[in-house]
Amino acid sequence: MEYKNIVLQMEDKVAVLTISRPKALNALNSETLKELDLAIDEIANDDKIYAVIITGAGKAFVAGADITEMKDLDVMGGRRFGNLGNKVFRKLETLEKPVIAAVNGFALGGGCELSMACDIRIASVKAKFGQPEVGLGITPGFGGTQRLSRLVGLGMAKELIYTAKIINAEEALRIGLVNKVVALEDLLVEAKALANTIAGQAPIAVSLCKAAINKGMQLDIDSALSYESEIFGECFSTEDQSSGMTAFIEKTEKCFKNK
Ligand code: DAK
Repeated sequence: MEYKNIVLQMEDKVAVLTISRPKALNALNSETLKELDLAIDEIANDDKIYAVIITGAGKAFVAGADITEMKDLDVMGGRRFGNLGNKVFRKLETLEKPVIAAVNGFALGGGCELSMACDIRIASVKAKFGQPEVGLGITPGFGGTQRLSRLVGLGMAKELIYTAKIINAEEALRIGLVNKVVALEDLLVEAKALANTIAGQAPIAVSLCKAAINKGMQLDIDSALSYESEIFGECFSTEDQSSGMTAFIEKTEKCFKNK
């Protein structure tokens, strides 16, 4: 499918989705959010894709929701815009494939929120993170108040959100917002290496792990462990469990089929 503000490339088992609206620092307007929605569906429906990378074109990852579009919204318009963003980010978070955010530059407001809807974040040394919404008279609207505190803890999330402070990649690493910081020129290489390592595992098992971790974090420990047992059992209905264990025992090359 052709997109205006997104480039979607399928590279063997890995989809690389680049948000490309560089004149507005890749700010998310409704059009881009709707394209993201379609691109996630395209990735979800492609059985050959086992992992996803999201990055931004130019000097920004995503500099936030589009302020030009938001400026004149009324209450209903604000809700509609918020609902659209939340729907798309949740679709990404619950996509049955792991998603890596390769954060090349500014990840502010909706951009920081987009990275947090991904499973893993790798940042370039040029990346900057923040939730500057209170400085614009609004609250974070695409999950920032919820996902940031879950990732970095209540105190740090409240400080970042209340002060609208922008932090660099090293600080993001220190507080646990990102997994790794690398040189800008190495960012996609590192992200692809990680994506390919993940894509080399049994895809259904990886997908079930994503569901178990995400769902389990919202449950009490007994319910979470019970969910873990349930999905562990499910693995034994797959060909990949049988072939993976056979390859180990027979000391042969493993070859997963996503079945
Ligand atoms: N929206 C629209 N345009 C943007 C933009 C944005 N978020 N960020 C940058 N741009 C545009 C600039 O206006 C400029 O356009 P022109 O003037 O060239 O036409 C162009 O991108 C280049 O930007 P700068 O000239 O400012 O570039 P600099 O390198 O000097 O500065 C910057 C880079 C990232 C520090 C700066 O652009 C900046 O501060 N941008 C805004 C960052 C920001 O505040 N982001 C948070 C946006 S608020 C909700 C739903 C969603 C949200 C909230 C509620 N509900 C419905 C409840 C989410 C809110 C946000 O994300």
